[in-house]
Amino acid sequence: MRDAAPKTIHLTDYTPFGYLVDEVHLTFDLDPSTTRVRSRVRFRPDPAATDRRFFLHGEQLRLIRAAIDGTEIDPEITDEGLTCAVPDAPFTWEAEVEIDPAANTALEGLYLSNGMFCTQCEAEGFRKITFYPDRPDVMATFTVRINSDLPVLLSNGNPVQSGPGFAEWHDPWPKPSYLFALVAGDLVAHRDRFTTLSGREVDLAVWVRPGDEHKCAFAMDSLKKAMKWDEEVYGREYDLDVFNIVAVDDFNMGAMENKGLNIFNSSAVLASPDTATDANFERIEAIIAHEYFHNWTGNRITCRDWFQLCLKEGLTVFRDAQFTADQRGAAVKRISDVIDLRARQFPEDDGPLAHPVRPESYQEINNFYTATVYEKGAEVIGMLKRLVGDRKYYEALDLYFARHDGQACTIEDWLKVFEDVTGRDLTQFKRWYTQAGTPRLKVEENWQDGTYTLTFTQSIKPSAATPDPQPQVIPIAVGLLGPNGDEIRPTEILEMTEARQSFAFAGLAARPVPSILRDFSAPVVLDRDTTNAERAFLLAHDTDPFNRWEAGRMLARETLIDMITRDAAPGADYLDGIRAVVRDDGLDPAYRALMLALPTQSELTGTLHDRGITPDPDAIWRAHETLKLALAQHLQDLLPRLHAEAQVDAPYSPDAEQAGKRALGAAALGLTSRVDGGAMAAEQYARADNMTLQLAALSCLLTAGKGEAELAAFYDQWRHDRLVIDKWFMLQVAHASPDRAVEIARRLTEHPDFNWKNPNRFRALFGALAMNHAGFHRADGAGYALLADWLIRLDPVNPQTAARMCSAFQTWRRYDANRQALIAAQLDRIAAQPDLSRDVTEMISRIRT
Ligand code: 0A1
Ligand code: ZN
Repeated sequence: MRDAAPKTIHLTDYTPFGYLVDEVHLTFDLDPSTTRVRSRVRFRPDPAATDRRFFLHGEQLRLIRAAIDGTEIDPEITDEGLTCAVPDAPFTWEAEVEIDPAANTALEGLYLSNGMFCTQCEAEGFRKITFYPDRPDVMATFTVRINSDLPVLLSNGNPVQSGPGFAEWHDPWPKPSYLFALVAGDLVAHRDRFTTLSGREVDLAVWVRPGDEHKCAFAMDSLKKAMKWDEEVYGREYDLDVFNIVAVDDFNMGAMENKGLNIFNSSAVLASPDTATDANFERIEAIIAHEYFHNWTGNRITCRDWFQLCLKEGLTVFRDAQFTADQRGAAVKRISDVIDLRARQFPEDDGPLAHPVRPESYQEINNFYTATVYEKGAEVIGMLKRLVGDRKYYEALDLYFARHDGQACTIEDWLKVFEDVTGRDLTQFKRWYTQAGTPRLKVEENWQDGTYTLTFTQSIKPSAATPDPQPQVIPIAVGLLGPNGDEIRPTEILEMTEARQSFAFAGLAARPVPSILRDFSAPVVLDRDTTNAERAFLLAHDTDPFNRWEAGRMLARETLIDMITRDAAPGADYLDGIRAVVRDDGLDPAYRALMLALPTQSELTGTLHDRGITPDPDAIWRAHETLKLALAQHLQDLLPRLHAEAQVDAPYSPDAEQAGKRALGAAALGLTSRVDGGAMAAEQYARADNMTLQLAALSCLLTAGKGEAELAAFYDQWRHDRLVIDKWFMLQVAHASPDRAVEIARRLTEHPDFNWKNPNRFRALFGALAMNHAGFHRADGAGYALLADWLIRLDPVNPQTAARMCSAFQTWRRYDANRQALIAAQLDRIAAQPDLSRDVTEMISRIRT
């Protein structure tokens, strides 16, 4: 329901709760539409707090009874919670409420998915389960009894006892309510064990719906790898006797780190070679690790308030990226992360949704689970590690865990451990947390008397969130190459702190070629006037794998921009340079596959916009198509060999080595389809014995305007598998030509399998539409109107997922006046809906400004 006037919450208004909670006892009598929840909570006044108002959050609850120290009371209840008078001494709060899980389509609090009860409490879902101080700085131990005839009854912590119709769980580690979880259903377990560093035996289980048992082994393997890795790299050991993972089909996000009971979107757990692609396997490995790593960075040490979300998320993303780099190769992981950062975080930081990594205000916290908080938050930690060095980084982390275990912390606490360990003053570094916007780094060069000087100027575009940006500390990793391509200066970190700053390299025999921002050492936009010849030189010689890839990427970008703006022919520097790299069998196939990809169409709109050119989605699409054809022709003699690399002799494994070969094979197939009319793709489709090969082939056929028979066969083959059918929806829209994408999407919304209340299905279709750049931005606005229709429909059912999809409109100011007017009309139409959720109201009003 729309609030009369949406309230804005400010970081500066933080006040501690006036009471400490010692323990929480919960009893659930589960029933689909009338679940009873009884709570017994021990409170005592917090001597350190001054504000003694007793307010318990609570939403959509029917209060049956409340008592303090056994005496029934009649509290004052609003839409947001309750207040009542309480003793100025320790007391016991008791309440009984009734809730309706079956009616909970928002998937927040306790809800039903395919007959299974499950919970999602982050960020503020616990208040839909019972009255409680639902804020992360209130930590308590929980004991939970579940009464239900369902066969599997799970909650946080360790099992205490169970019998027919009930189970009891106790979590000895104090936790905030957002980490509470309960699951009840007809589930089967894939089990294993892990012995921790100090000898604790942990029972592990992945719980799934009957029929999915054969898709759990990879998730279990990933969990054990993550547990071992966290012991070896961070010295972090698991702290309960059991670790449970549950797969659920209806889930708004990827997964949730509830203490001892992680709940996952089934797309982030279930995998078998015939139904999941290599990319799916890699994502599962990373998300399993991410949630597991939260046990220390998030659960044992949590956030004081939701403004500090990056404290747990930035650090945990950084840790899961380190893990993936160790499992699968650092260069490929780094490049993939930067591609993703540029695709999702840079546009956010450059548009109306820009906010600091630690935001200062919000209306709906669910709108701040963003690429900025997560991915830029992780980049900030990467910079800190570069600046202090590896040894000091791990010393600081040891101190963080020792000092703050069991606490709810802030970014100030986090930075202080680094200050204490290194003696550095991190006041200026903190701006990375408090200022929005991607810094631009302009580079000038000077060569004189054997001294080469680099001068950098940094700037951040002022935004509503940061109207007066100040210079940040930027670690710039630089190496120098000599004229013959040898490295004459290895990588060093230049620490930039001023708005404009020079760094000199003396004693050089000849003018060097600089390799700047190696390994993408800071999340900035590098702005350097250079020639394509120099980019080609770096593409051939750079010893830093990231910058070598980046040189190819910049060559591709410049040739595309020339094609778009001057109708130029595809550039020879690019075509020849890429040819030399991809034919080099000494290079990792996965790396070569990345070399064959072009900057995305959406990324190009950012570059054009930065250069004062209004992007034309159709012209960008045409340039993309033309360059892919030119590349295919230029590499035609090599493509069969590159494609053959995908034919692995060994049995299928999702490991990095095989996956890299298949990625190169898929890239080669994509190009081949542009010159052979899809013949090779049809052949691959017919022979494919795993989903990676099958899906790659089908994508190529659809892009070539073929594949109708295969698409129908694919549906028939997989109609029983919801995760594969998500792919079927996604594929058709993603690979449609721009003139057909909206029509195909519209037609698919009428398909009987378009269960739009399921977030995965909704995202498969509309996420693909938003990603089909020229299709979504069709000049008549049909793409905008279709998305708006469905956001309006979804909002009352699932505001969180509707709000996240609104970001498809965030770059609207980049486009021509006609498209801007069409988008504005749709934004206004959404905003005018009666009873619009707080989630969507906030997103639309921020985007519209
Ligand atoms: N903390 C989880 C992500 C998550 C966040 C919010 C959710 O519901 C609003 C659900 C999950 C993570 O980082 O994995
Ligand atoms: Zn997380």
